Amino acid sequence: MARLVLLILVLTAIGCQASMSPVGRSVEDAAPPAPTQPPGWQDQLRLPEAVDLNPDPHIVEVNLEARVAPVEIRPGVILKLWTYDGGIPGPLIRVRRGNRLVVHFTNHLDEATTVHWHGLRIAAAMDGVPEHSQAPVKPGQSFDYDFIVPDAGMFWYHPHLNSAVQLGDGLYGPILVEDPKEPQGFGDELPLVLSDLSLGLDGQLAAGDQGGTLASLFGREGDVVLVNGRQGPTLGMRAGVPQRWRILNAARSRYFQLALAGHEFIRIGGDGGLMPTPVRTDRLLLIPGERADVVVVPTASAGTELWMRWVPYDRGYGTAFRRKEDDILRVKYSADAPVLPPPLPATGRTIAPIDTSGATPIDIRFTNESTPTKFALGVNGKPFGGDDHLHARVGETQVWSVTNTIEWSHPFHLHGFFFQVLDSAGAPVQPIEWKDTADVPVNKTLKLAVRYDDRPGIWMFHCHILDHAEAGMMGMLLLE
Ligand SMILES: [Cu+2]
Repeated sequence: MARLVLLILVLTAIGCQASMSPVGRSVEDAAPPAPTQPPGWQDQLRLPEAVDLNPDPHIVEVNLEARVAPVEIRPGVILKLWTYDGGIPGPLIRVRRGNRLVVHFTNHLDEATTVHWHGLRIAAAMDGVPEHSQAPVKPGQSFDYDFIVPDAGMFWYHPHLNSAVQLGDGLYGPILVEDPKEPQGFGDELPLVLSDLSLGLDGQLAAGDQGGTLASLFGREGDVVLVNGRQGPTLGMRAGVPQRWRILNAARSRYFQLALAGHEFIRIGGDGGLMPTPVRTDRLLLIPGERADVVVVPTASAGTELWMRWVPYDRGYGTAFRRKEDDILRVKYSADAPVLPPPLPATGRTIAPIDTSGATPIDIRFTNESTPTKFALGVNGKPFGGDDHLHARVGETQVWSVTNTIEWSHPFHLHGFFFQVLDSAGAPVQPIEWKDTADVPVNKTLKLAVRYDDRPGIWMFHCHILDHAEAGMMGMLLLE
């Protein structure tokens, strides 16, 4: 009997301890809480998230509206912009890899539009290319996008019709695809959408054709640089506590070269998710359409204030001439004592090189097709618009050589498929990563390998300087 009483006492004591501490240890034994970011660290950068209307944990179902709306880009400065759901960028759509995403899209603009899901490997019918994927969504009309999201990473959505103007005036938004099986612990996550706006003398949006054909040839860069839709917002940091920035360049033409004095960017991933090993740099370049998954370890002392800067990047004739660096994001360290940063976890990703033996070579050139009376750019000597297309078969592997014959760099984007960039000897650039957007510098050739899975249809490829795309630097691939 005494033994039974003792057993009950012991069990009761264990039960009490378990209820006091979730790990069943006393308070004295518990590890101190992990250091966190300062309170409100991302308040000025927080993006609204699309509301999931579907209770099924495997389906994310959201509404999305394109409409003109007033947006405050810095305190007291309100602009009438083209928006998704009334803000720029549009709402962050957060899904898990393998989820079904349903987007009920409605167009409240005065002109037709579509939504392209940049980087997502989905069916051609959902890719948002007018006339090929779907009919343009006219003013007042709706269209339902419905697909399975196959890959983890940062992706984005934007129009594919009159895109230089529609995107340049504010229509873009991020999609963050999470995979619970990926390693965690890189740092506190912060999506950063970089963009710019061109304003006229009245301080409101400039006309889309401002500057004429010369501006189209250069690619229009807005005079106001935005981070998450705001001019010069402030980000809080605590010395030693890493942050994981999921960055997207959503600008119509601007290359973003970023620098944060005294800090390095540890790039752990890009367009198509994590890379096998990180790449460390103190100048991070994102071409239009491109994404970077970056860890920043705050290494300055408590109380430091500094700016992340846009640094001019020479992307061709005159594009860096007499341009100054621009402060785009204020970084403010809290007064908290520095902590020792945790070690950087391994990404756990392996990416096999695409087997290019027997691959079909595809040679394309980006060309200038202007005549004395008409400005036009093209692919292989023809501006977009004919019924020419490249061909591929399901299961085929191709090696593309994309040659730039004109005086400006071009961010090459292929819809619907990831590719691997190759070096001049034909080997994949290390560390291997999955890309959907890659630069073709002046007078250079971009080589890439792509393998087509079973998603037949018409797929676009084009320059992601959207002034160039709209001037004819687009092409089509027919996959059968
Ligand atoms: Cu271009």
